[in-house]
Amino acid sequence: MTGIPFTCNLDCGGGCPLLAIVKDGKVSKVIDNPAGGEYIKGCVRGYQSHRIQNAPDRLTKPLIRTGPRGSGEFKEVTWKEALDLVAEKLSEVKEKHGNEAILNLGGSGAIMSVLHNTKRLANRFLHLFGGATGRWLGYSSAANMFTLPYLLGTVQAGFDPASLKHSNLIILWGSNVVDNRFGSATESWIRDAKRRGVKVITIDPRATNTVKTLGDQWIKVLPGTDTALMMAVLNVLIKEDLVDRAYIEKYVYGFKELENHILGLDDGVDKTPEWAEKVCGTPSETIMQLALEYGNAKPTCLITGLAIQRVIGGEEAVRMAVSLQAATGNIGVKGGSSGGYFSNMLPSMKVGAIDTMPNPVKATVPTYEWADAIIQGKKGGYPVDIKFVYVLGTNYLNQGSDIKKNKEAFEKADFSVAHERFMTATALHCDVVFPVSTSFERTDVMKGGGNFLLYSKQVVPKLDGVKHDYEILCQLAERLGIIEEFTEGKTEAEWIDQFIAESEIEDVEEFKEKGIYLGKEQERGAFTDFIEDPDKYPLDTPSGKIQLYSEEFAMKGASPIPTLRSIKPNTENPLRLVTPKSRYRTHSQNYNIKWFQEMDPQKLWINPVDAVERGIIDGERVLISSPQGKIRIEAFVTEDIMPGVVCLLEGAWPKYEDDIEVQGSANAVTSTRPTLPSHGSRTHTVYVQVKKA
Ligand SMILES: Nc1nc2c(c(=O)[nH]1)N[C@H]1C(S)=C(S)[C@@H](COP(=O)(O)OP(=O)(O)OC[C@H]3O[C@@H](n4cnc5c(=O)[nH]c(N)nc54)[C@H](O)[C@@H]3O)O[C@H]1N2
Ligand SMILES: Nc1nc2c(c(=O)[nH]1)N[C@H]1C(S)=C(S)[C@@H](COP(=O)(O)OP(=O)(O)OC[C@H]3O[C@@H](n4cnc5c(=O)[nH]c(N)nc54)[C@H](O)[C@@H]3O)O[C@H]1N2
Ligand SMILES: [Mo]
Repeated sequence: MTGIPFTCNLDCGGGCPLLAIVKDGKVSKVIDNPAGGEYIKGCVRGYQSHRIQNAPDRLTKPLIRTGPRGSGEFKEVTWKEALDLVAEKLSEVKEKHGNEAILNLGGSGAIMSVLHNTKRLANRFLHLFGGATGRWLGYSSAANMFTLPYLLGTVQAGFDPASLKHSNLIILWGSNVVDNRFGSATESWIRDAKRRGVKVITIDPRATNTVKTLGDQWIKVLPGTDTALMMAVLNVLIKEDLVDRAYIEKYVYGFKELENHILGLDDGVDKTPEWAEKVCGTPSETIMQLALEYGNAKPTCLITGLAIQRVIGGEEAVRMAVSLQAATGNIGVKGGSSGGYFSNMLPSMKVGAIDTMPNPVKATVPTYEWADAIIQGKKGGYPVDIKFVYVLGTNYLNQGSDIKKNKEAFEKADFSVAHERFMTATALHCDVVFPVSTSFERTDVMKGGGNFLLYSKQVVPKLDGVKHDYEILCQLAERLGIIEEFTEGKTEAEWIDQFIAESEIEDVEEFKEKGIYLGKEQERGAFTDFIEDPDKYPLDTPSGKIQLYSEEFAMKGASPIPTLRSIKPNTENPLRLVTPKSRYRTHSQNYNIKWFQEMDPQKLWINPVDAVERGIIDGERVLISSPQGKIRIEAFVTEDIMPGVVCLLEGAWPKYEDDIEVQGSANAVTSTRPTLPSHGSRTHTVYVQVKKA
């Protein structure tokens, strides 16, 4: 039994070389590809992904809705009928309302590959059709992407995991690398550093698998308050003379203004550990100790997850993380980091990819507000009135904040279509559903979670009835008269060969056989050239330096230096809810598969202090309420979550009974009010009340 080179191609934080093993015509097992070496490894979601392939509820017939939206009433139709209808509706909306009335919800289903890429294909097809309203920034990292260019001139602020071999201290700040991955080698390299005696500090309101298996220390922080904690760390660094003045002089702009603010010279508030303790719940002695260790170990790799910026005021946490690494002279240094989001945030290895083509429609809406944009339209200040929603590789009805609002948005659209493998909540609300293939059923090349490329070969034939997204779009393109532009006369195999030819790979046969091609440089880090010669390689900021003081950022309605902008819970909703990722799901994917559900039963994590106060016993049903909705779910009383915080993992599929969500679908209680100025997600700033159900 030999394995076939395979990758899952999901938006899962990884990007891993795997081997799929086929038995009796079915994928029976998925294992690590040894060609990935000692460090580049897969995870449980990959090893168990044959369960997706073989799931009994895979969609295999095109569907047209017959009952009310969300009722689940569909009729099975032929491909011809479904394709004809969608082509007709697309032409109709274009003619009546213009292309801007089409909202492109193409996204992250399959996002890392060069051909069968849901985002690229949706863009290419819709743009060639005359365009569609696009979205700016995503759910993941909007505040980070918006903010970093002001500080560093770019978002390409990452490092390759192997460079962790040069670190002397690793701080995982809201970064659950064991469950969330952040590349396929990050966890391995941190484990390696730990074996060398490097201390690993974890900062999280929750004792995650990272805290438990990688962390030497768990520092608890209230969600949404990292800015305060970071400010107090900087306060100690300044007062203990642990900032790197020579580095700051040479590479940093605006440190003086920030220093004044941290010391309270501008606003009379000295941002001491005692001050921070009241905001973030972290004991002042712990903050003091953290700062001393941080300032005395060099290089320090500060690894920030995206959770710290998925909060109200998330932009400020991003700015403070960069400020800390700048103040300690750790940016552009091997074994250090920029403090900005790092994973796959270096120029990716050269390889061709299906061109997305320019979008003739200029209108865009923030991703976090797609439902508001549909519901409110031009009257509400959005640039367009949406009539048609094209869903290709997203489950935003469930994954977008405020499920009720999202349902209303789908109700309001005249027509919607989804390409899906399963009957997700989003597909359930669409007018047409096209059944699509999986990564096991097609050949592709993928950018890996680091400086390498992966080859993923078709493992099994397509399930009867399904088509690749590419094929579906070809058949629509044919009906809409854009087939030549869409395919450029090439077959899927020809595209793949062209894309590989555009890479640096010389021995293509070896690449296809091994499934992985490693770039020469495996320890890259952003800004090393700038550190080497700041005059020759200035940053793309107004000062050419690391810009901690930014007039340009202030013009967006914020302050020129980082300030604390967190908001507090209130008496009605006193608990802070976090809704992070499950180790066993990629967002909402896998929830419908029993094995994964049993591995991570959906429950509300609550600290004994908060449980006792409410008379809640472990295993009992509780009611979670926020202004957006209510969820009834089992309580998991545990010391693994700090007092004042509750946790419900994101991604469970929604089910409503009398207006109460009963499966623990987190976005039943989250809000689409974004963090500004980035208009980013704030799913970790959600305040709720919890009671016995
Ligand atoms: N298993 C799995 N891994 C994934 C994904 C998945 O769906 N499943 N999705 C991938 C994608 S698309 C993304 S964008 C990334 C997302 O990566 P992140 O956004 O970093 O992930 P989260 O799981 O939301 O949060 C990470 C940790 O931060 C903690 N946390 C929450 N709020 C705060 C806070 O305010 N401060 C601090 N210090 N900690 C906080 C949470 O308890 C959690 O343990 O993950 C990727 N990895
Ligand atoms: N409360 C809360 N909400 C969150 C988050 C959170 O932390 N908390 N995280 C947010 C983040 S970071 C993100 S990135 C978003 C993710 O939001 P989504 O991108 O909507 O996440 P998924 O649930 O993975 O949905 C992807 C869908 O694509 C389908 N799919 C997979 N492969 C293919 C393919 O090849 N073709 C097609 N046509 N479909 C495919 C899958 O079946 C799945 O239904 O969720 C956000 N929502
Ligand atoms: Mo994400």
